Parts: sequence; C-alpha cells; structure tokens
Amino acid sequence: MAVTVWGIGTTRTFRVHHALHECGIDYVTEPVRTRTSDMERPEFRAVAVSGKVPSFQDDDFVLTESAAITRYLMTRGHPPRPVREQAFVDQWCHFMMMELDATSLYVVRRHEGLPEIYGASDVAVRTAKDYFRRQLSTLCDELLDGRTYLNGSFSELDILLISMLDWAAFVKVEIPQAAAVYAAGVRKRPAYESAYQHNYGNRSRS
Ligand SMILES: N[C@@H](CCC(=O)N[C@@H](CS)C(=O)NCC(=O)O)C(=O)O
Repeated sequence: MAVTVWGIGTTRTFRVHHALHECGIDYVTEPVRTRTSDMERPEFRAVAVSGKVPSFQDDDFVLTESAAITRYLMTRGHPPRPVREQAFVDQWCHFMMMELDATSLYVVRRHEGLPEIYGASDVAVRTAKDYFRRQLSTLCDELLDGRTYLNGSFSELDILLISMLDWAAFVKVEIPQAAAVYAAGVRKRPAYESAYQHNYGNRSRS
C-alpha cells in the first residue's frame, strides 16, 4: 500500500504535505476538506481516530496529529538524535503546538474565522493575537539569532514554524523582523513551494 495523506487545505495538513515533499516521497492524497461530507466517509473514519485531518497511512501504520506525522517523516531512516538534542527539538515542538497553534492561532480561527460555530468574539481574537506575538517574540529571542534553520539543519521544527508564520500572515498578525527574514528563507525551498501549491492550490485556505 502506498503512503496516503488524508486532508488538504489547512495549516495542519500543509505540514504533512511539506514534510513529504521535503523527503521526496511519492504518495496518494485523499483531498478531504474540513466541514464537508468527505469527513463522514467510512474509509476516512477508519483511519482518522479523532475524525480530523491530517490523517496518515504508511502501509499498515496509521498516524494522526500533524506534529507527530511530521516528526515521523523527517526522522525515519535517520539515526536517532542524541538525547539532549531530541529534548531541545521536543521543547520547541511542544512550545509551537501549544503556545502558537492551540492557544493563539486556533483561537483566532474559531472566533474570527468560524463565528457560526464558535461565536464571534473580538476580545478573544485580540488577546489571542497579542499572546501569539508575545510567544513568538520568545522564540525569536531564543532561536532566531541569524541561523537559517531552528535546529541547525532543516527539520520538523522549521516545518511547524513556517506553517504558523504563514497562518499568522493570513490572519494579519505582525511578526518581528527576525521571523520575517527567517520565513523568507524557508519559503524559497522548492519543497515548500510545491507542497504549498499542492495543499492550498488556488482554493481559499482554512
Ligand atoms: N492537533 C491536530 C489538530 C487537527 C485539527 O483540528 N484539524 C482540523 C482541521 S485544521 C479538523 O480536522 N477539524 C475538523 C473537526 O474538528 O471536526 C493536528 O495538529 O493535527
């Protein structure tokens, strides 16, 4: 069975397509989009344990959670990292998924982008954007000291961060200059460009 990705069109699905393009892996895309009837397909439900995209299959191995899938793809076939380096990568991976994604950008998504489901709230959106800026500044102070990639060479950390910087741009959150310079470098990668086109195409992003 081929590698299959379920899901297209969102920041979280982009991470998986980006990792696959970086790794040069041929794969099948099942273009399930959120809040469509495709999410009710039994074949999708069979792999998507939480009913969400992205979901991922590699032969009989099924995985969900964009950060876990991205880690799997970017590290499989490589020797394990030294334990402290892995802990460093984990620290920033969890930081980005919690502080930048779940408690900031996804709050904006809910209360600005999906008011019909979650309710409109200017306060929630404004404070989530402020929180995003503060948390991103911490990351910039600690990591963006002129380096091209967060862990020295290109890794899952860069896939996570560029996806969030793109998302921030989409919802019109200003970012520090160091982050803008970093993002411009990552966006020049051919795999970023091809994955972006594959995931978003000319459709509206969500
Ligand atoms: N933490 C998960 C979040 C996945 C997620 O919430 N996906 C959204 C689209 S971006 C989804 O499938 N929503 C549909 C739903 O909640 O019913 C990840 O990073 O993969």
